[in-house]
Amino acid sequence: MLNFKDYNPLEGKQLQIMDEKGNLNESLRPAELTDELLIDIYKKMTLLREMDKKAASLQRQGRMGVFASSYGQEASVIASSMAMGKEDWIVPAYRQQGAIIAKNLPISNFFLYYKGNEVASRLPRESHLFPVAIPVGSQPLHAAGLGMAARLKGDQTCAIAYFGEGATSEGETLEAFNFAGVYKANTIFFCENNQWAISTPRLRQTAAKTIAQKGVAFGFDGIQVDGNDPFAVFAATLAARKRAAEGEGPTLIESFTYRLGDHTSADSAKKYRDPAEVEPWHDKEPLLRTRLYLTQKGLWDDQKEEDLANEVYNQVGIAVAEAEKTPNQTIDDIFDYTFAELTPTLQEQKSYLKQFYPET
Ligand SMILES: Cc1ncc(C[n+]2csc(CCOP(=O)(O)OP(=O)(O)O)c2C)c(N)n1
Repeated sequence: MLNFKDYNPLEGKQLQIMDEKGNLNESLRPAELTDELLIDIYKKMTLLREMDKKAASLQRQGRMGVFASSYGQEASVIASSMAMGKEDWIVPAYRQQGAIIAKNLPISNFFLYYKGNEVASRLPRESHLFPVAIPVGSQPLHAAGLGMAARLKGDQTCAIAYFGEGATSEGETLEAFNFAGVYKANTIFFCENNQWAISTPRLRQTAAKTIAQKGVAFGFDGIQVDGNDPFAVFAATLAARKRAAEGEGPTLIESFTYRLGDHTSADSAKKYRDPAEVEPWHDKEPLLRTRLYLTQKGLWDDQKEEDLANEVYNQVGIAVAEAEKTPNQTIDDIFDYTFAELTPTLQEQKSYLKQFYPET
């Protein structure tokens, strides 16, 4: 099992198990990540990329709203959430549609949500997946609370929060780190450091040398991993999960990756980001290197790739059709789930809206 002490973020150490060419350091490979599981992770990452591709096209056609793509960051969300147990809680931000795949929930939820249909936020309770949360910095608090509850109950389950490096400049994130550290919460803080918070580059985000070292400041381990290496992401998450479940407290994982696309479909990164900076990251992206590894091992070939491409294309097509035929939420749905009793202002707003949509 991975020893976090070997990767002190203050010394700028980073965990990498598979390099850009698909070469593996077998001595660091977690036994749990078999080739079979890696193929599953590869398939899920490919599905995620197809979902993002389709969503971009739907948004341009006016069939979906603004959304955030995971392009280039697929290993971060898929390999980490696949290292979590079935009962564990996942608290995604707005870029982690991959968690829906990892939790085996209908991917139509992703399209539904960004079509503006709140029905997509009503996930099955037993899935232990939180709905999308757009407020930057809110996810770590939820996962700290869930992890503290698990610890108090003596549960072996834990919670993982996803957020970007920009979110680590929010007070809420640091408050979550503090509580989780003091109460030894069963929590994993998973930061997808994709180098940009909209137009704010990493160097302007914090003077800290690494994001991972922020864990050290709060009294728990932080580790920086190559976020485009599914082996490293999986190994760190698995080790952090084991520690949390054994009552040893939280871990901060900094998944060092790169946002290959725009911040969202409403953004144009070309306005603030030099394309020359982006270019080399295309050679480091996670699908490419996983395919190289699998091909070198004789586990993958062009035919399998073509079959997979057809499979995910069809799967996404079916999910979009499903989302487009799902009835919209009612006016009641918009108001009824936050307060036990509506406040007078909200009551007034609800009645006002109902005049225009009496049938809902
Ligand atoms: C509290 C809050 N402030 C501002 C925003 C607007 N906003 C949306 S995403 C974003 C940048 C977040 O960057 P980062 O945390 O690095 O995550 P990334 O989007 O790169 O995954 C901002 C400022 C928001 N959603 N919530």
